[in-house]
Amino acid sequence: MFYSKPSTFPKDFLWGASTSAYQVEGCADSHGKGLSVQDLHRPINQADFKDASDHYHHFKEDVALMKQLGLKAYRFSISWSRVFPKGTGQINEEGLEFYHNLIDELCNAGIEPVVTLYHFDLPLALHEQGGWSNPETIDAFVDYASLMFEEFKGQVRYWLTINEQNVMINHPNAMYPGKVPSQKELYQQNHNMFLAGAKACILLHEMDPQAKIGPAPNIIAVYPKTCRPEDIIAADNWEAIRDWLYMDVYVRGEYNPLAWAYLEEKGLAPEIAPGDMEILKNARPDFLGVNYYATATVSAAKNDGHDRQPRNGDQQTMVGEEGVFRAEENDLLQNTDFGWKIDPVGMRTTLRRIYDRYHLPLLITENGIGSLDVLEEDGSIHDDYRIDYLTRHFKQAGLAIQDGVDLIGYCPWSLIDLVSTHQGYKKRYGFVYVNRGETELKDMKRYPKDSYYWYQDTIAQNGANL
Ligand code: BGP
Repeated sequence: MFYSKPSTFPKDFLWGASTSAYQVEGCADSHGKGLSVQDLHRPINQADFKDASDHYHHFKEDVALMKQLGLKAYRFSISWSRVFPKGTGQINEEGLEFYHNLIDELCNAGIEPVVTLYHFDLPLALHEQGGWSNPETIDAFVDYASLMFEEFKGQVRYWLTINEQNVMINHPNAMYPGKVPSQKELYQQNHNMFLAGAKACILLHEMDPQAKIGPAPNIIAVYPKTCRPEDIIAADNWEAIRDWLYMDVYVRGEYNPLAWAYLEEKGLAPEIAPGDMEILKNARPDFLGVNYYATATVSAAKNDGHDRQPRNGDQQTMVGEEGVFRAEENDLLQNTDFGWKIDPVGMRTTLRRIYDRYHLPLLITENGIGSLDVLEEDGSIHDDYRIDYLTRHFKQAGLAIQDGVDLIGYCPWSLIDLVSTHQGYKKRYGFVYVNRGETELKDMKRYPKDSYYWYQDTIAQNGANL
């Protein structure tokens, strides 16, 4: 459909940017912080999370860069094990103070903090006691959430419970040092995470009725490879298993029927204790965070032993599942340097599908392009591909708003360069270049990229330049 008027963004639109604690902070094993499961990743010849982008020591400078950028919102996460080194019990006062200082700095700069409670970095001590398979982790999470809600009441108005719970279940390799749990165990953990998020949601509504809370899953539209009816069914099934399984529990307090049929068929259905569904029903989010990078394309499974393909699957690269779907290439789309599809229109489709199902305000909590950026001798970084990528995605966000989607903000990934979950430091996402190498720390100096100045202009013009 063509619109006769250009799309516009609401005047209070939250132009933001994102990061997560373990990927930017550094000081992973100092200043009283306990280790998290992420801190055990020590790849050879690739950045680990020990020093990351040293945001712990540069936060004032980083907030100053945000202010200069004109940012309206900053989406970041609190490191659970920096606050509770063992996940529960004794508080690390220095860790708590760090977040007070950061949030004060943001509020003083007029930047809305959008705070994720848990972004992949489960405290190691809890992991060693069974992690999300142990129901006591739910209690630990709720205690941690309760402290955060108390400490930051009146300052933090947007909370995110759990980042990409669906990625932790579908692509668990990066989340579990040592042995990855069986799929059956993962879906039980998933159920426990649902309960943890729901209890935090109910708690915030009691403790701070002015504040808002929602989840931040990785949601993507799934395309059928052809209009063959069997391919349509496969796409619907994978979308239900990958996306709606999560969203339906968050919003409706129900397991999605297509996803549940899959879980039963595969013997993966979690045990649901009496009272669990009531808790899930009583926890209605105020908004939905959406991490979007790329769509997926699938065809019908053949169930011949070859539906799952032997390629490396990360959160955006599907491998297929025997008897469920086959992963397909979408030849109409281009790839990033790191092989992820670029699909701005797919983002509009995704936003429309989510809004159509749930009718809740949406906040894009992640979207961006990982690239091999180059720092020139004069300190400039010419990332025109990032400007192009974001221009095309912002335009589709504008069209989604015109379509009737209540999109309240957009936080590209990422504010500054940080350690990629999968590909170390060479895969850069930031508006700001951080001068460190893969393993060589250098001086960590910050250099705004061309995209930084472009985004500054975009925010100043509220998207009218797009
Ligand atoms: C999302 C995660 C982020 C970030 C991003 C990019 O799944 O929430 O933490 O890592 O993807 O992924 P990667 O770093 O693997 O390129």
